[in-house]
Amino acid sequence: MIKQILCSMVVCLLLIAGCTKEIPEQTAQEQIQRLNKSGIVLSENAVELLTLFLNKYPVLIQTCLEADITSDGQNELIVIHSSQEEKNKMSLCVLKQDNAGLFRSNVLPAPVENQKITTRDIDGKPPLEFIIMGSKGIYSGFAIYRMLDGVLINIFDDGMDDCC
Ligand SMILES: [Ca+2]
Repeated sequence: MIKQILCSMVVCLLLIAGCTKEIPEQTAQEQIQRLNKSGIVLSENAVELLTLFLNKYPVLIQTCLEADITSDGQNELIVIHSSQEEKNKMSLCVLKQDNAGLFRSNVLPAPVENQKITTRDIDGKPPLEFIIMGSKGIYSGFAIYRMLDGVLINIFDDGMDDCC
C-alpha cells in the first residue's frame, strides 16, 4: 500500500515537473500560420524546414524568404528571428536540408524593425547574393550576404550597427 502511494506521488511530481517546463509562446504551426497571414507563402519544403528548426530552437520568426542562394537547384530558407525571451534582439540565419535533416548556417545580427529580405545578383555570377534591410527607430541599415560552403559572408553593409 505504502509502495503504491509512493509510486503515485512520484508520478504526480513527474507530471508537475513536465507541466512547468517552459512552453514556447507560439508553436511551429502557429508561427507558420502567422507568416501565411502576413502574406509569406511557404512551399512544402520550407514548412518542413521551419518546423524542424522551430522544434529545435525556441525562436520567433519575423520574416523569411525562400531562394536558391547556393546554386544547387534547391531552395534555402533565409530567416530573421528573435528569441522568445529577447524579442528585440534579431538574428539572421539560413536553413537548408541536409542528410542529417536540418542544417543551420552561422547566425548574424539583424535589424530590429521592418526587416526585409531580397535576393540580388550583385556580381553577375552564381551564387545569388541577398540583401537584408531594416531599421531601429530613426536608424536604418542594410547588408549584403553571400553563402559560401554553408557560411554566410558579409559582402557589404551600411548602418547595421545602429539598427541591429
Ligand atoms: Ca540551394
